[in-house]
Amino acid sequence: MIAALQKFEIPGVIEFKEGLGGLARARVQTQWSQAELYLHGAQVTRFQKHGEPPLLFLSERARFEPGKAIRGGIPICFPWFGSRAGDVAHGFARLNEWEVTGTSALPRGAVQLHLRLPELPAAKAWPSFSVEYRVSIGQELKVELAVTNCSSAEQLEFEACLHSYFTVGNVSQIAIHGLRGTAYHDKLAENALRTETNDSIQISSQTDRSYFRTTAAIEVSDPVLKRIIRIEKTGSASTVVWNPWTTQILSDLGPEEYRRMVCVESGNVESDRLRLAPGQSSTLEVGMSSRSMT
Ligand code: TA6
Repeated sequence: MIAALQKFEIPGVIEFKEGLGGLARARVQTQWSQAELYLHGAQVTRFQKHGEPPLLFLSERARFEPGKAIRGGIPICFPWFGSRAGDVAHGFARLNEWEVTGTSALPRGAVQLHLRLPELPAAKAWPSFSVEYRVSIGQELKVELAVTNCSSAEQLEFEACLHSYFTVGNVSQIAIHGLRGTAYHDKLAENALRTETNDSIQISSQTDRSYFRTTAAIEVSDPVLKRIIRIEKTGSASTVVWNPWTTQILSDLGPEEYRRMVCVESGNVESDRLRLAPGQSSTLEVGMSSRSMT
């Protein structure tokens, strides 16, 4: 209901309107950048610095429908990551509309949006929890996902991952730095446990790797767009690198779009899953920025 969101608007900075598929969308303008966020999944679908190509990738075939995940931007995977027998992939958080709880213009010109995951029937089977999401938009993009175990007696065990899609000029020409020496499961080799031996990762085929126990910042150097994308994180032990290449067919990704995207995802998945005691909270924070390649 767009009218109810108007109280959160900041003229010329944050406006709420119906976006694609009639879904509620926030559009943000700052002196350095513009961004878009759908309440559906609290999904940031656009972040672009003025004069630069978009930092985040959004598929031309992305679907904007209740119950469907938007292909691109930053999907929030919670309370599980990956496929789950008889259930949706990557959890229910990205398939539901979140509530806006606040917006603010920060002193130095950045803008913040605060959202929370509402009570959901799908969450009934879980210990009581709350999920807050804070998005800060300025020269950089920062997102923070705070999960609290609200139950009085049960432990909350969950996975979370900010499944960020980045725009690149040509995925076969990028180099991904920061994971040397890190153990990972290779989904393309029956989840074989391997260790990254290369200083940088090149993508030349379908790639789907979950790196564990790593807090490292990642840099993606892109010689085509002549920029370096930097992804810094706190509260995260896992980094996932994914590109579908031409072999993982997705109905909401054009046949050539794999060339212009790479996912570098920050979270706590598989053996890095989190277990919160009653009353305990954990915050996953990811900062995304770009600088020109000198
Ligand atoms: O992040 C890697 C991954 O788990 C891949 O296996 C691939 O399935 C991707 O997520 C996309 O998942 P989605 O459910 O959004 O199509």
